[in-house]
Amino acid sequence: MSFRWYGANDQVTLEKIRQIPGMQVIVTAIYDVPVGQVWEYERILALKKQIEDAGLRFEVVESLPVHEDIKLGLPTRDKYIENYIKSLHNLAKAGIKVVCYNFMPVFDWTRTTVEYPLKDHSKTLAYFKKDLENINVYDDDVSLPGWDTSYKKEDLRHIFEQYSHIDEESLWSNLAYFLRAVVPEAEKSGIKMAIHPDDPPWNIFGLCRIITCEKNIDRFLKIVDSESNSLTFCTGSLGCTPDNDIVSMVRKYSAQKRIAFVHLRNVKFDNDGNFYETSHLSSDGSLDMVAILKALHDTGFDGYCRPDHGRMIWGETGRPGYGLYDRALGACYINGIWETLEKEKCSSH
Ligand code: CS2
Ligand code: MN
Repeated sequence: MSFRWYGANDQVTLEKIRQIPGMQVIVTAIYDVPVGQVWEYERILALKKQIEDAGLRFEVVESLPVHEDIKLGLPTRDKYIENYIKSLHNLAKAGIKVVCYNFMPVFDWTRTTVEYPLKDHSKTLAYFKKDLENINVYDDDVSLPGWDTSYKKEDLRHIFEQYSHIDEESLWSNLAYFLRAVVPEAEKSGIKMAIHPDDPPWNIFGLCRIITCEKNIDRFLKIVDSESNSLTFCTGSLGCTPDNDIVSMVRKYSAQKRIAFVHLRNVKFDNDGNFYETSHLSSDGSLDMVAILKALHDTGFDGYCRPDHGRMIWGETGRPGYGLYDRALGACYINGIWETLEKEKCSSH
């Protein structure tokens, strides 16, 4: 069981995280190194020491971001890939086992509001198709906590111009180029690369997204057939549409040993491309958490998992999706289900 921590500036401190029952591992990143630069060994070691001093372990990185030039397939990509590999080796040397990343053009997870009020007056992240259609990405001041906020309006215009030449097939081929260079190095150093699915799993603002569904994930896994080319299976990202059968996907990829990291989150979707995030409880959302965990358990999953986003509850304020309370409740709920599955298995033998 792991928990995402945003570093020394995170109001959710390591001391608090440690008090969540069953918490073992911290998931974090070096946030002040610009995308594309090497993560130096000493920096990684210092972070590891800070985490270990708090009684936790540092074994999962989220994210080691992929430079846009790699996604765009520009000639400069080789330099950035070289840097990426250097970072991977440094991380491996420091004992990191899993590196989460994504291949979404420009934007990470996208929502139309981060303060959608639920009936119980908690606040959550939500996506309403109509609202997204009304956003003009250039002119409206759009930004989200999950995004690289360093884009100024002019930069955004430029990068959209660059992406206007990138269709799905070119994005696939740029991803393949990256994987063929990076995965063998990850494999050598004992790291599992774990791609995070696109969130939401469809094109936004005319930018292609490809890690979206079973067919595409099958294709992804075949590009380099290695356990070092694995998934961060994010139930909330893939599961925000009825098109993906989350339980059967989890069962399949876990049986294939291609899930290195699981993000557990529940969402409530409708059939028109809208959704909001709920508590982890199965009855609050569209996903069956027991069935998901049972699929992992049945297939001998022994990787990392973390509660993904939580709602804002009990008056907490802070980074949307990443407060303490609701994520801690999620961790306890997940641990409760897992303990039940373990004990059931023992008693049936
Ligand atoms: C995370 C993603 O907050 C989230 O939903 O799961 O932002 C994730 O960290 C990145 O996509 C991984 O690169
Ligand atoms: Mn996720």
